[in-house]
Amino acid sequence: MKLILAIINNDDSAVVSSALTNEGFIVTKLSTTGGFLMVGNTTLLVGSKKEDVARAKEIIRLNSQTRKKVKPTTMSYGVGLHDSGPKIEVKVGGATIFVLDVEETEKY
Ligand code: 2BA
Repeated sequence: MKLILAIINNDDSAVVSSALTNEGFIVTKLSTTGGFLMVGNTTLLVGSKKEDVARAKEIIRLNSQTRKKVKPTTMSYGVGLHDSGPKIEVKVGGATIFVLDVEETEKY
């Protein structure tokens, strides 16, 4: 048994989780926040048989898009609503996936 932990852009999360559940995967969605951009993203927990991990990863990959986001640098914090401070552009991946070994799983 494996646990797939997939951090997904919020804009893709509904499509990704529907695609996974349509293929029979059981999915838990967590509302999370990226530590760098400090904006919301979605973390999906998917418990899966080892042999199904590749299929789950493929479904996630096909339904996630890379996007460019602009992050204000620390120099522009604290200037109220002004949008004129220095900014940097970062490429936010469609999905970041971790696959963990699961020692035990039980359902009651
Ligand atoms: P954030 O932490 O908000 O990061 C958003 C994007 O900003 C990242 O995209 C990356 O392009 C850039 N970035 C992040 N940390 C950076 C840093 N210290 N210096 C320069 N640029 C940085 P992704 O790599 O595609 O990550 C998207 C989201 O996935 C992240 O949101 C974070 O929530 C999660 N994530 C990615 N890698 C992770 C990891 N190794 N451990 C835990 N969470 C991770």
